[in-house]
Amino acid sequence: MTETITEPTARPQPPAGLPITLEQRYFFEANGYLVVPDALSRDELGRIREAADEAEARWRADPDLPGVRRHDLDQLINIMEYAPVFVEMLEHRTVLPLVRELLGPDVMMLDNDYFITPPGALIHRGWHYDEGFPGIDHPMSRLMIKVFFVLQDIPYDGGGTVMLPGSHRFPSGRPVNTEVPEDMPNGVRMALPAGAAYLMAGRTYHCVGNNLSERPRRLLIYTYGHKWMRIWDGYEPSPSLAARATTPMLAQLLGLTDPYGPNAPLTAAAG
Ligand SMILES: O=C(O)CCC(=O)C(=O)O
Repeated sequence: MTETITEPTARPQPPAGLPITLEQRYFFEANGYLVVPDALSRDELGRIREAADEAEARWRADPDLPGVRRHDLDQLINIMEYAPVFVEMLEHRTVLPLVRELLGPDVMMLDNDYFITPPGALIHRGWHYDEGFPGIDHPMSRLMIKVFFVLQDIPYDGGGTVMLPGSHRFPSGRPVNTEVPEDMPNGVRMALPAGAAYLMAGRTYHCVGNNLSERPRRLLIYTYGHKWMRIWDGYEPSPSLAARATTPMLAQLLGLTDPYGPNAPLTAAAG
C-alpha cells in the first residue's frame, strides 16, 4: 500500500529540482549536512583540478603565500585569488542556490580554502563545530554553512570528514569526542567520488578523518555566512578581485555591499 504524506504547512513548493528539493531540505534540517552527488560536471572537475594543481605548485614554491604547512595538512588560504575558476565556484550553479535557501538571501563568503590531506595523516580527538561565537548559543540559529567540493575520489579509509548527523541541534557546550574520529557512534564518513559536494551547518559536529589510504584527499572549502558578519581575516578579496565583482551577487558574496541593504538576486552562475 502506498501512503500519501502531505506537508504540514501551506508553504509553496519550489519547481522540481530547483533550487532545492523537499527531500534535500528535510535531510539538511534533520541531519545538519547534505551530500550533492555529481555537483561538478566532468569538464568542470577537469578545469578545477588543473587550476588546483597550478595553485598548489605556486604555493609550494613560495613560502610567503598564506597557508598552513603541516605534516597532516596543506591549506592554501584564499584559493579564490589563484584563478578565476575558484571565484566562479563561489557562485556555483547547483550549490549556491542550496546555500541561499538554507542560510538566507543575505549570504556572503566568510572564507575559502584548498585543503590537501596527505596519505597517513592521523587525527585525534578533533570533533568540533564551527560556530563558536560568544553570546550565540541557540541550536536553532544558523550562522554558517560550509561547502566542501571533492576534487579527488575519497576512499572509505581516505580521511573523509566524519559527520555526526543531527548534532547541529545539540545544546551548546555538550562535550563530544572520541580518540579516533571514525569511532564516533553514528558518525557518517564523507567517502565520496570526485565531483561530489557536501554542505554542513555551522553547528554540526564533524571531524576530519584519518587518511589511511595511499592518496591525498583534496577538497575545496567555501564557508558562507550572512552579509552583516565580517569576512574572516585574511580572506578579504584583493583590490583586483574586488574590481572584477561586477554582478550584484558576486559583490555581495565578497562583502562589497551594504550589510543591511537589499539582498542580491540569484542570477545564473558558473558551472
Ligand atoms: O578537513 C575536514 O574534513 C574538516 C575540516 C574542518 O574541520 C573544518 O573545516 O572545520
